[in-house]
Amino acid sequence: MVRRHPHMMSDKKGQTDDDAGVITKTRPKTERPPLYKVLILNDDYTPMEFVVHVLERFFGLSHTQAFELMLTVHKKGLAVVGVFSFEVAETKVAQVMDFARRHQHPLQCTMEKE
Ligand code: TYC
Repeated sequence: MVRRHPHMMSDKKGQTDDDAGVITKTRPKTERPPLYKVLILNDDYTPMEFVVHVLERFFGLSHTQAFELMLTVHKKGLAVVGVFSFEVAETKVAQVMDFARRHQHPLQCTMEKE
């Protein structure tokens, strides 16, 4: 606190008696990166066992989990098979699409922002 004459509101350097140099509270806003859902779509031609294999191989599911999720896709038309960062989701989609293409199955895999 600088004491000055009541009518002299600033000193000879033009400084006022304000909060200069005082660290005020900030709220460091750490935004989480967006997440992306990876989805598998049903079709009439891809063999059930191929989809089960895809879910085991690229999404780390057990055979039982993979079989159950495959059946969900078969019955409902689609299902979320995982939630990842943009880069990881993009890689999974590319891996599944490439694997399906190489085996000549029409299996579709897509991603969408959560
Ligand atoms: N509907 C396919 C069949 O009856 C099986 C299937 C399941 C295909 C899931 C795609 O994402 C899929 N052979």
